Amino acid sequence: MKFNTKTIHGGQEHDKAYGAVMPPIYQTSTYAQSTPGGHKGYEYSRTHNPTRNALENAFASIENGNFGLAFGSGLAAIDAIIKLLKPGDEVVSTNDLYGGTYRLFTKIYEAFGIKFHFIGMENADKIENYVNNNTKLIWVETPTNPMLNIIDIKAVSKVAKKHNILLAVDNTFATPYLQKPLDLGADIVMHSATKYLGGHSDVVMGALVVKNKELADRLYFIQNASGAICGPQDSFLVLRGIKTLHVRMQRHCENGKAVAEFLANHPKIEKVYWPGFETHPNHEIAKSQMDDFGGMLSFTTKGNDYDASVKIVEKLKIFTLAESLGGVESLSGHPASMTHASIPKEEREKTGVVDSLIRLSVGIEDIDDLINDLKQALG
Ligand code: P1T
Repeated sequence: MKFNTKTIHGGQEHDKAYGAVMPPIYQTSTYAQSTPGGHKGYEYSRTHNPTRNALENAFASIENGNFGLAFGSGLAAIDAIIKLLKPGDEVVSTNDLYGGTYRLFTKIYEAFGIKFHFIGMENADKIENYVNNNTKLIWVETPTNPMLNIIDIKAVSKVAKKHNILLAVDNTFATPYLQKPLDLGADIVMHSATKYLGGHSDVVMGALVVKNKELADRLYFIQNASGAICGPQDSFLVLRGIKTLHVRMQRHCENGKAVAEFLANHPKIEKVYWPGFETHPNHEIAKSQMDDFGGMLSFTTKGNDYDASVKIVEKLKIFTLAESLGGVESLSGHPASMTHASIPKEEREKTGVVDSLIRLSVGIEDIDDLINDLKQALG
């Protein structure tokens, strides 16, 4: 089955009770048993729920994995991965990543004795300098949030395999429409399904997909034992969202390109970060591991002018100033004060998250309206 069919049918079967084409919302916490243990495969909805299972099968299908897991948020999904570790273990992580992930690692898990090394991973060889016998996980986000750096998943997976370390890839920005980390050697692919997979800014959810059964069983155990699951209504919404992922992504990519090119030629803009530009330092890797360049980009204003940047996001009308990304509607964001405020200023500035940086999630509206909105705001 090809990707554009998998988004609609992958891992799905018609409802056994009445043949409903869409999986019903099984809004139940528990299931009747005829005798202790006499049930139809479902006992309690923290452990299993038919609507969530349908979604988890869809996650596995679109990422070319064998097992999918849905969580109450992207961070809950990341939290489950870190719970595979124990005190004394070490993680090598990209240094340019979602602020909430950085906060989870440093403010929660460092206190449990897990050590994190945050490094630039544009050159995978550098990772080996931080690997020792305690290293159990490599954490990659690509494209990175918010600098749109690209990390070579295949090259990182070679390092991970050589040292028998798990490789997890946050695929939120790319989605499986553009990039399939499991096919490139990752062990775990993670999503904030809040973003492109849901696609309509109406749900918060996380996803994991793996190929390996033993790893899946460990993660299912954590999912059930820790309980950070999502509800059936949210599962239904994301399942519905996935069915249009491919058509939405096609338009996100087209609009993203047009906006990136418009901004790059605007006299008030200093720099545009978008992996589709030939001048992007990892453009060649982006071309080889992604099918297009997505709808996310960031930019700075001339002279790194914080006040000018704030004025722009205040004046934009169609681009709404808001946290999050990946919905059908265009959003703008100011990473330094919003999504990445939990990263200390010295740390975030090392990766380019300066105070004048603006991030755009380019939606699927008419491109003329988006460009006109940017024109008036920059004017
Ligand atoms: O918000 P949540 O569903 O818990 O997902 C966290 C997360 C994980 N990984 C990436 C790459 C993300 O972008 C996010 C969430 N990001 C935002 C809310 C944001 O505006 O960047």
